[in-house]
Amino acid sequence: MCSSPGATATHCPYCALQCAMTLTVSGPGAASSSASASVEVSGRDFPTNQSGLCRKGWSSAELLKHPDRLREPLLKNDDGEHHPISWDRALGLIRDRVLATRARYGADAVGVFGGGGLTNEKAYLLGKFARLALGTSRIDYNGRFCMSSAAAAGNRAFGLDRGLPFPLTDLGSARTILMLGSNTADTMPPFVQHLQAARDAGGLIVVDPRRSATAELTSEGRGRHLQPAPKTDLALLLGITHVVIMEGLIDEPYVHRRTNGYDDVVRSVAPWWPERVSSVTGVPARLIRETAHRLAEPGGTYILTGRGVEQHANGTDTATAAINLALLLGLPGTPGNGYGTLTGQGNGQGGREHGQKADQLPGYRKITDPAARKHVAGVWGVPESLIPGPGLPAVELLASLGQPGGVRCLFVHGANVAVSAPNASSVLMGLRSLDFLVVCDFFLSETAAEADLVLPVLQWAEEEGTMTNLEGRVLRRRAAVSPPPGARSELWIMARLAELLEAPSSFPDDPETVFTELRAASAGGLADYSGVDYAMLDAELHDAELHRGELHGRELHDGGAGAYWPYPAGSSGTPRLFLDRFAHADGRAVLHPVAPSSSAPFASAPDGVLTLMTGRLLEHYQSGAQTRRVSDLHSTSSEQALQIHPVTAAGLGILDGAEVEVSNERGIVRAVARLSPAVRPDSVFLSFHFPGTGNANVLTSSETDPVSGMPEFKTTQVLVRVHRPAQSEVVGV
Ligand SMILES: Nc1nc2c(c(=O)[nH]1)N[C@H]1C(S)=C(S)[C@@H](COP(=O)(O)OP(=O)(O)OC[C@H]3O[C@@H](n4cnc5c(=O)[nH]c(N)nc54)[C@H](O)[C@@H]3O)O[C@H]1N2
Ligand SMILES: Nc1nc2c(c(=O)[nH]1)N[C@H]1C(S)=C(S)[C@@H](COP(=O)(O)OP(=O)(O)OC[C@H]3O[C@@H](n4cnc5c(=O)[nH]c(N)nc54)[C@H](O)[C@@H]3O)O[C@H]1N2
Ligand code: SF4
Ligand SMILES: [Mo]
Repeated sequence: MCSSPGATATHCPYCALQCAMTLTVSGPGAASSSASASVEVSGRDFPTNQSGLCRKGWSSAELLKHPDRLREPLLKNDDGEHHPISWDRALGLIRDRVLATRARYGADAVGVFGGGGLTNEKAYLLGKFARLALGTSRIDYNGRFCMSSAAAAGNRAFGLDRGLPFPLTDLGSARTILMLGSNTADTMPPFVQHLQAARDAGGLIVVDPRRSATAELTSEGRGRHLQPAPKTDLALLLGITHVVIMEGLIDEPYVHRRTNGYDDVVRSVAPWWPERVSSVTGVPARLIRETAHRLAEPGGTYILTGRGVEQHANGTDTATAAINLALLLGLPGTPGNGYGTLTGQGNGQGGREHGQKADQLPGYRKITDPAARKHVAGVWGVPESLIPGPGLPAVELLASLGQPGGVRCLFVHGANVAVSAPNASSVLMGLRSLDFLVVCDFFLSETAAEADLVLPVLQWAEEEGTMTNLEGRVLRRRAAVSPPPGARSELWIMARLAELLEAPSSFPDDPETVFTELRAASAGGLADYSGVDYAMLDAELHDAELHRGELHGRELHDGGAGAYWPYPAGSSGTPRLFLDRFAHADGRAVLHPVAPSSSAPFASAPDGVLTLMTGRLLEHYQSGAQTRRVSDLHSTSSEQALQIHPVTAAGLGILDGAEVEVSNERGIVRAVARLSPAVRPDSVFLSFHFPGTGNANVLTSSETDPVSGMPEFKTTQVLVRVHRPAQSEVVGV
């Protein structure tokens, strides 16, 4: 499989780009991949990353040998400290607590919170474990915080949700790319090479209230940066769509042949003429018109969205407006053009397909659909009545912790909600009010620190499995090193617990066997994996390694190879979706009219109140549980920093480097002020990579999108004041 002994072809542990890498084990103990061996990371040629990796990928192996690594189950005693216990005791204790909770409060008092970083096998088995071994409907996952608005919009419009419905390399032929609320230059650096053709054609258009690293890519005639007020993207999109309709730029034959709902959308955008949109968003009317015309030019146009437009209480509608625009221009399913959303977590795509969502069964099936329930019950060998109904979406699930009628015993797999969930102080209170909290992790994350019982699990390079990247392409994750003796795979943990709880179905702990079952469970569903198997995925890796020269510019490089779902048995997968039909019964896409709830100019906030936007930095990943432990990344960015415009800062008496307090009715965050003209004077920016007093989510609210359950992560209103002046200021006084 690998080009040299001790080298393993696999993919990065972090984001959904899933860059291909080779792990080379050397030094003493290399033969047995033991703890004394050292692991080197190198970029591997693959269509998505073309050998490139970002800083996080390059430094990822440091975590394998990290001194903080959990090596045995830890039980919290009455003294509040964690103490090591045996696996037998840990599993026995869980069994007792689950049975006691179920007996006293009913099965729905046991809850599960999963993650979009879990392999397909773990995500699938976790859904089955919750429904059959625990008997609960209360399962959801952190993908609700990530992809739910884009997914809801995609399902509504296309009848199917696959982040990119085309291979990423297709972007290489684009003349125009509109990127809304996505900062890939920081969040997926190797992705930027796919923007080059559009940049060369002067057609990269980035919509972001900040001059992000991605917005910078538009400078020197490479495109345009539109800098609307935060959370006004919906109005902006309606304005662009208005011009497209009124100035005859739509693709009429396409709209006629491939969509429903045109008249309603025409009516809904009529009141959004460019000058009015300009007063709401701050984007000049001229640029709105110019953007509409550029998008309609021939030569290849793509529209892409990211969390900046999706993580709002109106995120589904904003993503829908972007899709409406794309449909009117005839982009989705037209070769050389397209619409897509950039999935975030490593397995953010596969993790949302196989059953860890509250409302879903494997294969992207609806848990309320009788035919879906019958199929999955058949694969699981249980009566349909044993599969519970829909549970609660993540924010509601977390709000129910410790409440009457809520969850009292919670399992967490692959999420650090104490840092990453909105309204984090109330989540922390919820975690603390549980009767029993079990957290599976390989580090003592802030959530694990709250747990009654922590179970040490395997890291990416220690386990086999599959991940589905942002293109819907199934990839092999492969083990390169042995895990520490005390850690266990999550499949093993679920299988042993299922046995102890006398679950009414089998729970294999071998990844390939689990995948075989997943294939059967997904067969016939929207996300059908039945034709994909390990041998095929391994052979592809093998071919890519052996015949790199031959493959160059052909299969792998045109993005055509690889297991893109839907991949029914006997087919060869689906790199490009929607070429002939959309997934609704009549084969047409739905144009769904949407409108902002307010048309007030955004800048009309009360005096002194600023809009806090949150997002990511290049160096850190998510809650930071992993990357804050990597020395190089931590030394570059070791504390929470507030990006604030120099004019705003001057008005508040804040100098660069001062310690500031950012506050609202939910709490206070401490940060170091970093003066930057990249943010608008009406807004400030924090990352959510830091815990404790630097945790931005202390300020975010539990308000959610009514369709998707996505929290309003991207904006909240805050006040900013100096806590401690900058060093130079103190000296100067
Ligand atoms: N370095 C790094 N990379 C990552 C991750 C990470 O944590 N760190 N996480 C991965 C995951 S899970 C995800 S989901 C992706 C996310 O990837 P992105 O979506 O690229 O990341 P964000 O930083 O959350 O948001 C993108 C941009 O949205 C802008 N924004 C904020 N509010 C608004 C608004 O109202 N309108 C518009 N138009 N823009 C707005 C922000 O200024 C920001 O530049 O990244 C993945 N890659
Ligand atoms: N304010 C604000 N908040 C946000 C966002 C934002 O933009 N702004 N973005 C949201 C988004 S898009 C996302 S995706 C979430 C992500 O937020 P989190 O759910 O906190 O994501 P991570 O930090 O990746 O947490 C994963 C945890 O699981 C562990 N882990 C990793 N792999 C595995 C595994 O295979 N098994 C187990 N058991 N553990 C594992 C890691 O060590 C870590 O502790 O945050 C959301 N929160
Ligand atoms: S871009 Fe994402 S997948 Fe690629 S190396 Fe960086 S974190 Fe890993
Ligand atoms: Mo995400």
